[in-house]
Amino acid sequence: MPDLPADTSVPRKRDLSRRARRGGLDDRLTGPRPKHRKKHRTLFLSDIHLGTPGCKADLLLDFLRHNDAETIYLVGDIIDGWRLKRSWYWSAAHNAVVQEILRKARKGASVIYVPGNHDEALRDYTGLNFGGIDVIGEMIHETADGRRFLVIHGDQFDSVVKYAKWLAHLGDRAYGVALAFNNWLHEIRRLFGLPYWSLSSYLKHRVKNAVEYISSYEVAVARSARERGVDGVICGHIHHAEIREMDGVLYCNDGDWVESCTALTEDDEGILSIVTWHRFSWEQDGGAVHETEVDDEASAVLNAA
Ligand SMILES: [Mn+2]
Repeated sequence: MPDLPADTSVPRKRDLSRRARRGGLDDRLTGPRPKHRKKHRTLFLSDIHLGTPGCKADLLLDFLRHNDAETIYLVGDIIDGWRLKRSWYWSAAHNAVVQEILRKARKGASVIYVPGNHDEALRDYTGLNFGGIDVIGEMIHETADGRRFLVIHGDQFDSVVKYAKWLAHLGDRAYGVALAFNNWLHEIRRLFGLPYWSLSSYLKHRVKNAVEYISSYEVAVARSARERGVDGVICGHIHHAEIREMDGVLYCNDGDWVESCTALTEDDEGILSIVTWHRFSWEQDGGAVHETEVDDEASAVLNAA
């Protein structure tokens, strides 16, 4: 008589369909938000690259659910229009990130979108407001302690992007392949219990004199800030978070959500810092606070998505 494991397959199927309804999102990212969220004066995010498989949308969603700000700057390359033109990649997590940002705008945060080179189509819409989000070409942000910072994506200083767009597109494609390989490598390493290691990050620091490129980029940005007479500059673009004093100008780069998963924050005293979110809140040291508030708006949106 054949041995049929009839019963075991039923609950598994049910689990799968439940997960499918959430679009593969973890339960802990769809429920009510944590009650104790960190409140910043300002939050700077860039290079999220929504619409690409490399985007760490679920980590960003976890970060956004734990962090609030009076003002949020989206410093370019938020939605990757270059990639969307070639192939469509959009998951429930990507949707949830957009909903979470729109929600923050609805709840009173001032959200300013400074377009980058991957979302340059938005540059035609500067001065307009979409769902509570202002699209602005560049901004001067004044910190709590009165310093003035130029907020700009930063591709304006990238001679490759400026003078040979096709070359930049080619680089973008190779970068995409490296990131895909990176995700695969991460899975293999995990099987062997090895920690996260970014191949693309490794390559970027070794290939094509990238280190030299990064520093000359930083010099160009800082020089331009000095010429504009501001105290500093806040940008993204090169996926390399940093705060560095350069000849009397403070160069700040908020990093990205493809490799480094970083944001730049400003507190009530005007102090700027880089926050990294490499692990989900429930994996972080000390354990995340999971006190919750009654707010099912986002999970309703997710279920409808
Ligand atoms: Mn860019």
